Amino acid sequence: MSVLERLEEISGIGRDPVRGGYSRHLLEPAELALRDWFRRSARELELAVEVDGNGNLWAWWGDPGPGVIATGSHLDSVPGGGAYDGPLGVASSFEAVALLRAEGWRPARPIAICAFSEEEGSRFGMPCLGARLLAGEITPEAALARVDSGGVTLADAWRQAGMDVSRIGPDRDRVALLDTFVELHVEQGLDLEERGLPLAVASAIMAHGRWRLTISGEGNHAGTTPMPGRRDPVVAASAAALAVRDVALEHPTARGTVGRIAVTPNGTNVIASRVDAWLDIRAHSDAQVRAQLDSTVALIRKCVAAEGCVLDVREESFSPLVAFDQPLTERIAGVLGGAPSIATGAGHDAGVLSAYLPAAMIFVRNPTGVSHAPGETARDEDCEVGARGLAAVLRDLAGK
Ligand code: HGY
Ligand code: MN
Ligand code: MN
Ligand code: MN
Repeated sequence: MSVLERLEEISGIGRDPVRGGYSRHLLEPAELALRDWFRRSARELELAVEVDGNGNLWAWWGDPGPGVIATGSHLDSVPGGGAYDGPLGVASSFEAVALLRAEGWRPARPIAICAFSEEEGSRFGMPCLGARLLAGEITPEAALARVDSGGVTLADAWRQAGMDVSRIGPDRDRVALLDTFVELHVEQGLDLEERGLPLAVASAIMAHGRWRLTISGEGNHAGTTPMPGRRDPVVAASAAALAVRDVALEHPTARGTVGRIAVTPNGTNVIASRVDAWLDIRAHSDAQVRAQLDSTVALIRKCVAAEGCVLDVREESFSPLVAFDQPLTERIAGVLGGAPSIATGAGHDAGVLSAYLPAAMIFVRNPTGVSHAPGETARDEDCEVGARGLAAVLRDLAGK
C-alpha cells in the first residue's frame, strides 16, 4: 500500500456537504468509522489494538512493555477541516510499520501507533483532550461534565459509544511505558514550500489559550425597537472581534482569533439576547498570551459596556509554550538527512506529551499552507517521503 491509498480508504468518511472538507468529531458516526478503519489497518499488519480508558487507540507491534517508541496523531477534525491534519500522521504510521515489516526488520522495543481522542477540541472544547486525560492534566470529573453544542455531555457521549466512564482519567503506568513519541503532521504554513523541501522537524509550539466570552443583552423586535437604547450583543461581539484583532496586531508574532460565534436566538428579525464567542490567543510565551488576554478583555469590556450589555469570560483551555526535546529533534533531523527545524502556532498531542517524555514532530510540506480548512494539501510524493522518513526514524529509535 501507500499513504495515499490509506488516506483514500477514509476519503469518503465525514465529508461535510455544507462547509466543505471534513467534520469528524469525537464519537460521532464519522469518527467512529475512522476508529474502525484504525482497527482494520492494524489487523492487516497483525498489530494488536487496544483502546485505553480515555478513548485513545493503540496498535502494538510487540508486547506493551517499557521503552515504547510511540508514533501517531489524531483522527478528529475541526468543522470543515482538511483531509490531512491528524489522519496523515496515523496513515503514515501504519505505512511506516508496513515498510519496516516488508524489509523483514523487527523492532528491539515495542512500537505503538496511537490515535488520540479529540485533539482539536471541536466537540467538547478542550484541545488534546485524550492526551491531557492520559497525562492527568484534567480531572475525569471536569472532562465528563463538558457539554457539546447540542447539550450532550461527554459522559453521555461516552456511554452512547459503549465506553466505560469509570475508566476515564490519568494512566500514569501507560505514560511510564513510553520512551519517545514522534508525531508526523502536515505543515500548517508555507515554510517548507518556500524552502523547496519535503520534510522538517518541529522546534516549538506557541503558547495557546482559549476563552469563551458570553455577552448578554436584551432580546427584542427588530422592527419595533428604536435604535437608541438597544442592548444588542451582536453589535458588542462585532466590536469585540475588532478589539481581538487590534490587540494581536500590536505584537508581530501574536495571534488573536474569534472563529466561532453562537447567537441566541439567531433570528433574522430578532435583536439577539445573547452571544457566545470563542477567543483563541497564541503567542511566543505564556506571559505574552496572558498579557494579550488582559489587554483584549479590557477593550472588550468597554465595547460591551458601551452597548449596555454584560460580559462573562471563562477560560476553556491553556496550553503552555512547548520546546521540543532538542537531542531527540536533532537526532530525527539527522535521520531525515538534515531536515530544518521550524516552530509552529498549531497545538498537537506531541506538545502535551512533551511535558512527560521526549517528544518530537515531523512536518510534511503543504503547498497551499492552508490548514483547518478544505484547502489543506500535501503532495502524494511528499506523503510517501514522509512515511519512508518516519520508518527510518522508527528503525533508528526502536532498533536498540
Ligand atoms: O492548534 C489547534 O488549535 C489544535 O490543537 N490543533
Ligand atoms: Mn488541527
Ligand atoms: Mn493535528
Ligand atoms: Mn411579528
